[in-house]
Amino acid sequence: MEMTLRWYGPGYDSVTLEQIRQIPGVHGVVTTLFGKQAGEVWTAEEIADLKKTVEDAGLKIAAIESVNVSDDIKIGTARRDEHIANYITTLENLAKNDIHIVCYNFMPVFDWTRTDLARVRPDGSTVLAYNQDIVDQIDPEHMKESVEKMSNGFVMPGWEPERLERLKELFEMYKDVDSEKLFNNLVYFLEAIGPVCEKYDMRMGIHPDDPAWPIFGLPRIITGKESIEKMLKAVDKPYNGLTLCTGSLGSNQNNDICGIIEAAKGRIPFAHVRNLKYNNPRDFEEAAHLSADGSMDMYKIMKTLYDTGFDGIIRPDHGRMIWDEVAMPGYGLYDRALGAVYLQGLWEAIKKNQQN
Ligand code: DNO
Repeated sequence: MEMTLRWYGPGYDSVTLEQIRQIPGVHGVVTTLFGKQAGEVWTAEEIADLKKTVEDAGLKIAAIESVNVSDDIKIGTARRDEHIANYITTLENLAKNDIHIVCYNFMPVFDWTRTDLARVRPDGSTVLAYNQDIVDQIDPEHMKESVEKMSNGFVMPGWEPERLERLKELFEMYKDVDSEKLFNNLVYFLEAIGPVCEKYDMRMGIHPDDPAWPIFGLPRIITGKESIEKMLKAVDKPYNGLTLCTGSLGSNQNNDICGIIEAAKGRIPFAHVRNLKYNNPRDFEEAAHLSADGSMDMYKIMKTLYDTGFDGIIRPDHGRMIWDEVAMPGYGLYDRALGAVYLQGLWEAIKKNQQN
């Protein structure tokens, strides 16, 4: 297990590499070329520059989150093969820079979705929250505007303005894409990138849908154990893996996270570990990583990762906004640092307990 922190890159993040380096046990970051559009090639030089920035600060790049998959690939338009060829070149260029773990998602139009980016919790901290009644009442255009308003002036991952300007067009393009077609397009993509992944030992980790059910009439295909098993079996190769995201999968209270970890044993290169609190089946809010602050048993999750031989990288996920920090919602320094240390504490105790 290797603990890391997500970092958005120069100009996009309020948290510095120097700060990350001082979090005990964190030696690597998970980063991206945030300014890149899905479908574009990442050149070896651009990646080398990013790598140098990270290494000059005494850290390393542990994984890329994300190399985004274009909507053309997800929909299967005439431009899909061109975009897949570019994706393959990007993977080659990452491998040349010795980067071997890539996180991506296959969610149509929207990435993760929340209705509130600063809900106040009883302790005065603020967190991201989701309420299905609100989503049922608003149209996607309003969703986009409200996320923009709530994001403290930061560009939120998955809510990049260039893409969302085309919202109407995108919805139109997805008109005939049901979950079966979306799944087949995922398999097509995974098979096409197979040779390059195998040649360079790349491990791809698909990120689950968040929340883990269809929204705004758009299909979602990575929502729980059954769909994850289906995806892993459809392309049954080690390079085709899962980014285990406890918060995304946990948005559906019926998902048994530990059962999913067991089902995906050996195929989890990357884990996002965080807690959330259910208020009712239609409303949840994020919580501190500590088990007692939310609805999940974080010890059990870490223990299942340990028991199944997890050897990938972990990052704490969305943190609360605390101690007057102003940062991208979910991605401040303080609460994620607390999360990183807490998760490492659990891991140390589990490991020592097993060894003695
Ligand atoms: C949200 C993130 C997601 C994730 C992408 C992966 O905070 O977990 O945006 O990075 O879905 O492609």
